[in-house]
Amino acid sequence: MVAHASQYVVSGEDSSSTLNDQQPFLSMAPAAESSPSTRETSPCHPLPLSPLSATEIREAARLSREYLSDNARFSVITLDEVCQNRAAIVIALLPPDATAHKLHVNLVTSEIRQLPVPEGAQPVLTPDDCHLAEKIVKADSRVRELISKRYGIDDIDSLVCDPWSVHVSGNYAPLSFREDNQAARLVQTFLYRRDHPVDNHYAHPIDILPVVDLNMRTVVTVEGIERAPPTLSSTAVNYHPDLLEKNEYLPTQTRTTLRPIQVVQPKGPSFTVNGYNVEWEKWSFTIGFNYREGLVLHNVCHDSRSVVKRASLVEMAVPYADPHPPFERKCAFDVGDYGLGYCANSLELGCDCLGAIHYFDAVLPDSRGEPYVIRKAVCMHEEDVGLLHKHVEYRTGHSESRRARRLVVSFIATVVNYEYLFYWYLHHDGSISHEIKLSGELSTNLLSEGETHPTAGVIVAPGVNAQIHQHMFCARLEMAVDGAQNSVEEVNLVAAEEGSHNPFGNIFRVESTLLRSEQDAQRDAAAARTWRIFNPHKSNTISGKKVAYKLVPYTFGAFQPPLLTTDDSAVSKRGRFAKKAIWVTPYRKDEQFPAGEFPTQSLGGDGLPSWTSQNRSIVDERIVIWHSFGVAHVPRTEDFPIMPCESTGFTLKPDCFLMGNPGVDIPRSVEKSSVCCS
Ligand SMILES: [Cu+2]
Repeated sequence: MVAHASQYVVSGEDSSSTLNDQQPFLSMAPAAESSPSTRETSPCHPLPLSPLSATEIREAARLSREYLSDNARFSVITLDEVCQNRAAIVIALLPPDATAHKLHVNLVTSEIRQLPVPEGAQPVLTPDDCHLAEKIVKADSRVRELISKRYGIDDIDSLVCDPWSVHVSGNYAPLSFREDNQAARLVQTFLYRRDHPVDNHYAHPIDILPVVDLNMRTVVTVEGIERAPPTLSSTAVNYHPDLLEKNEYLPTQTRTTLRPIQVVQPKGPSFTVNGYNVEWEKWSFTIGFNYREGLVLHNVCHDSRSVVKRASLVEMAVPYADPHPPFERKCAFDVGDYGLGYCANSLELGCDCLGAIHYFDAVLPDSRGEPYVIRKAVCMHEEDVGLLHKHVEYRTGHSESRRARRLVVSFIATVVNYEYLFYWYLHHDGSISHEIKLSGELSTNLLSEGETHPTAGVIVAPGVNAQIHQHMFCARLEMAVDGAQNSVEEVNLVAAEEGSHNPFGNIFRVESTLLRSEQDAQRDAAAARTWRIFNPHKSNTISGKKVAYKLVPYTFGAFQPPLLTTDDSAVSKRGRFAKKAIWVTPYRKDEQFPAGEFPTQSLGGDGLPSWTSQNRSIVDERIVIWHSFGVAHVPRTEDFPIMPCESTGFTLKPDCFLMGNPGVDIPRSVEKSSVCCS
């Protein structure tokens, strides 16, 4: 019998700090369905973190309505992961009143606790809110009159209104729109003309901008009406197969040169699924899903040793670089503003995902508190990713090569115009990667008054401007490398200077710096710089180094700058997290969102800037890594009428966590259906 890997890979130096003794760590999971003894036997034991069921959502809504009002408009009904019982966090509005209410609803005891909410807080814009904003604009007589008079658009169905959050600046203080001095719940809607039900309306932007108050259900202002109406583009630029024939300069029919590629797994996939618990090769983990982060990975373990306690994508900052009004406030915090889970797609077998697929459905609440199901929201499958390793003994010609496979767990969010494709990969080499692919539609506009050529964008189709922007992401990684207590060191590769200590000029070395406190740990990315998250109590018996996973930024896509807006800009005030590539904090259960729980219309400063001002110790603690990364997007004509995927992302690589290449036990295989076609 092969010894369990963890029995011989590491030496525990301080058994008192092993995971089993870390009650706060284990208390992350509700205990209702798990006895203390089973919960404490292994950090990799599946814990009951299942998302709320339809029944639980309905019950949470019923109890909340009883407590608040029958008119409650729900923004959030989600699992409270840290409660010992099954419980929901509920956030609701009672329009036209502007105050948000946050409740803790214990689903076992039916007890309700009111939780504090910052004054003026605006909860996430739900799918129902987005549809409502469009409905309000289309029903508004002033908007109808304006688009008829200015552009001759009389068919309201040909008007498309993209709902964008408003991040307060200048005279857009939400208090200025209501006579009773309550805050307006603002949505600004970028307008387009659609010439056919499946027309690419981003080829036909309209310049006026209605702004809606969702609570009062009114259009509070329409901007841009003082400008003489510009000519709207009428060029058809389509990607929908039904409308290719209308294209004026792009292909008018589908190509016929592609022959099929099939992904066949005759014996089925190599993973096993038990509820939300997954095992694949040496990995085990639990899948979670919520309205805001979408997919969450819990308790990610390799060979029964913990690596990450919880991993998810927790915020985005998307600034647009155009100073012409009203675009100076064009930006979005897509996670906090819209909720990636709310934006999740229902995926299509054989199209979005190839091979032997296991899908997980997502259950979310609508604004009435009624549950609905997004079928096939999370896709899980294996992919061949080329060679894991290869060597030829050149003296004999003997070759050993192994195919690498990865387990892909993914979901796709459509946030108004954009698609974000989120992929977590577990690899045969012990790595965990997160790749984000960006696709969908550029948010286009007309040139501003006085512009004869784009000063902050690129013309991507006749008369269609696409502004330069950034997509800055933040991943939250509750690390648990071989136990709960971890530390972080920054690792740089440094060339030695010339001199007597470097007589041959060939010295370059690794420099490691322990990050001791939250202020120490706000670091930029740099060439060859990594961050090593290590367990200070466990050493690799081969190398003598502390067992670790290192965070390697930009293993997908090109190296990118941090958030480029100035510190006092509307985006930076809320999106400070994106100014640094990493932040490290000691774990606190209520520190979840780096731009705060309510970024929409906030004043900024919440989240990471506020927490880290305490400058707490992060040495030998249960820690959270906040990794910011992204894409600076200078649009190209090739990004239109639909963007080919652009990638960004990072990798957590084992660094002396294992005794050697974990793939040496992968058997040789020859894939028999491959053919020579030469
Ligand atoms: Cu972009």
